[in-house]
Amino acid sequence: MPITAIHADITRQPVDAIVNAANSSLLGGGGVDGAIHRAAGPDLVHECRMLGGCKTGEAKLTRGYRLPAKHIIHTVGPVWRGGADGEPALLASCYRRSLEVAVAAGVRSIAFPSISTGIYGYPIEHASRVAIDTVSGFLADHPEIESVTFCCFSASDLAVYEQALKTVNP
Ligand code: AR6
Repeated sequence: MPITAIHADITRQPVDAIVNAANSSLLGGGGVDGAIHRAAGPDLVHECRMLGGCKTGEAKLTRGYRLPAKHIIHTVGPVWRGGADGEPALLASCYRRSLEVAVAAGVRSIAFPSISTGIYGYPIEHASRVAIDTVSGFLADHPEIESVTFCCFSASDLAVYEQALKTVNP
């Protein structure tokens, strides 16, 4: 089963790449972004300064530094403004572009946080659907990605992902 959901801290995941829910500066922040920068160490922000930021829906690669993961893929999710401002397409783009960057880097295992559903306010029931539909559609054409893990930070978030996963992992 290439797509799974777990309740865990993404900074501890022993995968080829973890995805960061960053902001457009790529210079760190709160939430999972802050946790990743703290765990990776100060060399990460030095590399991020060279990247010139990142647009919403785009993704950029760095090394993982002190993380177990070799790479970090930084993506910028949309801020939720009610859902009629292009949020679903931008969120889908985050997952798709992150996976495209992963394939280009030779990544075979990747873990995602629940992008945009913290500080950016995207309702998790909607966001998890976009995440799972986009990832499963991508994997159908890219067997080189062997595993995708949705790394949920609470038991209640995990329950939402497990429910949504029933449609792709019946
Ligand atoms: N492992 C896995 N998930 C985590 C972790 C962790 N260590 N820490 C938090 N989460 P958020 P966003 C979950 O707010 O909504 C930052 O300041 C969290 O519970 O991190 O995309 C950036 O710089 C939630 O489910 O990201 C941006 O300014 C999920 O990660 C802004 O926040 C995403 O929540 C991005 O907001």
